[in-house]
Amino acid sequence: MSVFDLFNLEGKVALVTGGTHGIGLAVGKALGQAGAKVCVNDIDEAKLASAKKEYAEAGIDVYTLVFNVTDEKDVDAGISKIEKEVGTIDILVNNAGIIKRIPILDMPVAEYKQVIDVDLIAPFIVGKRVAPGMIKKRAGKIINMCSMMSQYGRNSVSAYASAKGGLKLLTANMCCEWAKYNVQVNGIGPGYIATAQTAPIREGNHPFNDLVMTRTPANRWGEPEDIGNAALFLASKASQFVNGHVLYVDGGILANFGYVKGENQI
Ligand code: NAP
Ligand code: GCO
Repeated sequence: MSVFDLFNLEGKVALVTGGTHGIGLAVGKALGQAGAKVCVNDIDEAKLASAKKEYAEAGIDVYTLVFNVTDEKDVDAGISKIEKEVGTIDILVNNAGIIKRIPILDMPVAEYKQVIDVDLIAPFIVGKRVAPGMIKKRAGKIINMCSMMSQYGRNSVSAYASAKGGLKLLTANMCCEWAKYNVQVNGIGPGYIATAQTAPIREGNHPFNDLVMTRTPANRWGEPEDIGNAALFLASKASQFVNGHVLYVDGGILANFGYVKGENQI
């Protein structure tokens, strides 16, 4: 098989949740440009309509569908519609996610639960609904969008880190239960990526920007396309023996304890 065939997704149906902008949009474009029929989900109809045009400008005709990934009935109806109108899902990217930056002592339990619902329970709901089709086909790829917060905590992101830490091990458990059916389940752990989600801690000379720039050996914020490229690898035949793994795409931040300011690092 040629290297081009390894990354050729023609004939595959891919679902990207939260695929209308940011990382999800970059993932959808990467999979679409490799030939997959991309189904884009979001919770907002208007964002889906706008995203459809953006995908079309990239030469990708996407199938769009509104459903709330936290609502089991909504997910079942959405996946059933895709299976009927497009086909069995071969590639699932559980990308939809939210973050709430609130210190534990100030965080209402309801808000903690909301983050857990979207970032951890929703990948369980969607994965559980999509997997039977992959198991029947004896082939499938599931990519759960984890985070470097699957490994680290930091002030104010307890709910998010709890969810993303759990998602790392949900990924491992999906692997353990479904690998025998030739379903590969992996995570991607982005570092700090320039999207709407990080805009509040990146723009307007926010001090967190300095932290990211000094903690990241690549000395830059990641771009959504950096994650799209990693997703293409995990969605392709090139990763058939990669399973239960979280691929960190973080510019080296997890490898780095940190730098002192200035040139002298010894
Ligand atoms: P984003 O710009 O906030 O996009 C998140 C997407 O998820 C949006 O399209 C959003 O739709 C959708 N979504 C939220 N709740 C949903 C629901 N209940 N049902 C369906 N869709 C829902 O975030 P991003 O930066 O692109 O991040 C995408 C994923 O990567 C997230 O899981 C995030 O945790 C993860 N991640 C991001 C970074 C980073 O630095 N940016 C780093 C590590 C991991 P609406 O906009 O319509 O609400
Ligand atoms: C934050 C950021 C991070 C990133 C990402 C890092 O407030 O620390 O939003 O959580 O989104 O998850 O991998």
